[in-house]
Amino acid sequence: MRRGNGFRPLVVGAGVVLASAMAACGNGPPGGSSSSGGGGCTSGTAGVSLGTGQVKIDANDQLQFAPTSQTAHVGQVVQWTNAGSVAHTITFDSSNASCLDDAQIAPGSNWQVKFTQAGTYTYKCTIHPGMNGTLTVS
Ligand SMILES: [Cu+2]
Repeated sequence: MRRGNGFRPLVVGAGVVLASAMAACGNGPPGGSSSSGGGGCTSGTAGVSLGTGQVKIDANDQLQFAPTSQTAHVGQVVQWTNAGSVAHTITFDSSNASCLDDAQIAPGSNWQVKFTQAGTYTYKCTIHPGMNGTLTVS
């Protein structure tokens, strides 16, 4: 019988988020160091303290990224802010941007990405189907 270990409803995840919201502040960056030499994620760097956000995108309680389409230049700090009250993810569709993902942007928190490669980056929130965004970097 399944007892819930490998089958975790979203509701459980949300509870964990609330419980660990404070600890999660420094928790997001994907460590990176273990993937030196491989990975193929060459499109930028990500974290919570890259600098002043120069291009802003909100994630809101309407389950939208606002603006849905945004533009930035290579080298600018793109900052996502969770302006709402539920957690979101920033999950890039392209594998060469997967290291820039944020698995959990908590309410009130920011996530920053500095792109080193121009391109059109589509991304989504994996928690909320249909919550998509596009960032064009030139
Ligand atoms: Cu979301």
